[in-house]
Amino acid sequence: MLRCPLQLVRLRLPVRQLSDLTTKFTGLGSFSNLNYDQLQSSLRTDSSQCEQFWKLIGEQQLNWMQPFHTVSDCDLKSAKIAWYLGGKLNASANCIDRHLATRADQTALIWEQDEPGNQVYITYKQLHAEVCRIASLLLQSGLQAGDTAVLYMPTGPPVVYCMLACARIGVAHSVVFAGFSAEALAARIQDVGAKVVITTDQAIRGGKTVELKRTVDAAVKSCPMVERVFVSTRTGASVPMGSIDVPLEKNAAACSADCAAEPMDSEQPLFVLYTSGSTGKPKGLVHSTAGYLVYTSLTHQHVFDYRPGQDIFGCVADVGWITGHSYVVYGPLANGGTTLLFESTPAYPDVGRYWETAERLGLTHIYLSPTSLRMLLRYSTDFVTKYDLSRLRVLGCVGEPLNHEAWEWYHRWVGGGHRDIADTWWQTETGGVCIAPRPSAEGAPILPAMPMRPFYGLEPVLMDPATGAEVTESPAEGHLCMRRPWPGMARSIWGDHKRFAETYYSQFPGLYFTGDGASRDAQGFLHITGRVDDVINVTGHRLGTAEIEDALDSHPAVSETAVIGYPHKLKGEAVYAFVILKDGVSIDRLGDLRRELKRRVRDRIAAYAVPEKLLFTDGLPKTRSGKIMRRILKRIAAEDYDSIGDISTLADPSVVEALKQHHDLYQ
Ligand code: 6R9
Repeated sequence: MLRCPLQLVRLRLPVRQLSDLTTKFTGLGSFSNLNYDQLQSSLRTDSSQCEQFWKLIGEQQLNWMQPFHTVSDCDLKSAKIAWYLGGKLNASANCIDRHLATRADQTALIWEQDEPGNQVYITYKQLHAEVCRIASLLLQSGLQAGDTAVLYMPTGPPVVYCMLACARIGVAHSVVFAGFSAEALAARIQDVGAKVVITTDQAIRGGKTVELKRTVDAAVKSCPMVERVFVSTRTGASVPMGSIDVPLEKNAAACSADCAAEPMDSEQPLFVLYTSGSTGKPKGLVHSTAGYLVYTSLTHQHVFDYRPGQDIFGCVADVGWITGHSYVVYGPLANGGTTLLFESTPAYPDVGRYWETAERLGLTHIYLSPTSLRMLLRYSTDFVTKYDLSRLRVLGCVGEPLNHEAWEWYHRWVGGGHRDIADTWWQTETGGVCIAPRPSAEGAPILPAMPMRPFYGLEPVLMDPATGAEVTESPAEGHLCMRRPWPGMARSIWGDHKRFAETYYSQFPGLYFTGDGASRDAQGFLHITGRVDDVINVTGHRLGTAEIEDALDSHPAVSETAVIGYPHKLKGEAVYAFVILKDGVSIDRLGDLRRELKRRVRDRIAAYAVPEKLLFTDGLPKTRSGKIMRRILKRIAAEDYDSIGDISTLADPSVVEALKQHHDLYQ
């Protein structure tokens, strides 16, 4: 396998593209014609410049129904974040209506169905009509501005229609990934207080059908606040319809295709999206209307060098994750782009699916996960080279650290050795990309396997967790924080601002703490080392170890559990559960118990959360005050025994030896 040391890879870009990189801001007052380095240094050194920059960007990126009077009102010490105050706008109008004069017949969405060759093209004009009909239907059903609706749907046009229909009438949507279990769905419906749930009869993915409506039926049994369930048709299978269930398309067809977009305050929540944290309860991150849209559209344009009217953006993420929200839906549509809705998997019907799709649809951009690359690179490169990928210009990646091997494979086989690789670092909380190789100055190098450069106006800092002080030298490592606020950052945790402040703004006062570790090389470029909290990243999906422990602990035979992540060749990280059983549980039942516990995690959370390894043990490494030393469990799981370190402070050091032996046996 081709390996490349950490060296400068100078990319030869076409001359036109190079000049574009430096002239993006023409017409932006004093920022016109500044290159990346000049702009960043002016924004970093001068707060008023920063304010002026985001003012001009805010005015330029969006259509306002009422102009804003204050650019920002933020105080990170008290977790107060507000942008574009006084302004009124509508996100749906910004993603659809404002393009109608010039792009009515341009394709807005390309729905790449599970079976290859069944793509469906939807123009901006059609998108407008569909969104208006559904918005009218939602209004008729009694939803109004300020309400919330949960969407439990597969990636496809209907979920986009419903998101934008909610935005049109000021309802905050909360899309729940359609792989979550009924219990996980119910917890989110209850937390967000949704009166309406929108779902699909069945989903189809990788040739298999998934029962979404039945899962919703099971979930809403424990959600008395739900008054209405709209059911979209994907397969047309007959699914049970109860008294609160309403077929979506049939009823929307009878509604008006003209529905006014409501003027909303800049800070009105556009959506709530749940993600895992280090405690058991998932957090509903709240994103604003104006700041989020300004930031996703700007990053979509500059990080990926996106040109509306010419380019087809192929983000293959599921709409149920933040990547789908920001770079399948809001960023591309706010920019008047053409965006892909990918229903399938990278391996269906074979591992050439992404590249076959890219050729057939003429994608100019592909944006995917390191996990999928690690899976694909195990197969013959013929699956890539037999397709004509000459239209692809920018190759993006997000979700986990992109290792060297995957970077090289992507760059060489998909990128022909010369296309830009955008390894983008960001989070559900950040709204959009924060660190990525582009935008950058003319001829700027892209280094393998690191996101490298902060986006305009962002100021990453590395903090020493031991002293709480900033690490200023380079090269260095530390906890990754952000000093300056930016418009796209999350505003709160739904219903729990205190938890928001504690989670992100208390550890390093005055800074946003990302939960990730990072290193900075001698040139100042950033590399992300992974989570430093109790969050693990399995196939690019975040999981809280406490969430999985809660599910396991709920089993009557279980006394205590400790869950950690360990390095996994394909998944990035996989789940390892250490389980202590209650006294008297028969040893003969271990096989059954293993199955029952895995099932429990699947039922309570989702299939991807199921432990890859599950070790029954008599003891866990604990301090004398009873705190589980996860650091030690991690080393045992990774078989990194040499760096276990001092165990003399443990209440019972012999536990470590026993675990090592069990782990060896287990292999
Ligand atoms: C967009 C998204 C966020 C966590 C984040 C980090 C990891 C994302 C990465 C990356 C290294 C990258 N992560 N991109 N790590 N390099 N380019 O993935 O959001 O699901 O909230 O996950 O993913 O650990 O903290 P989310």
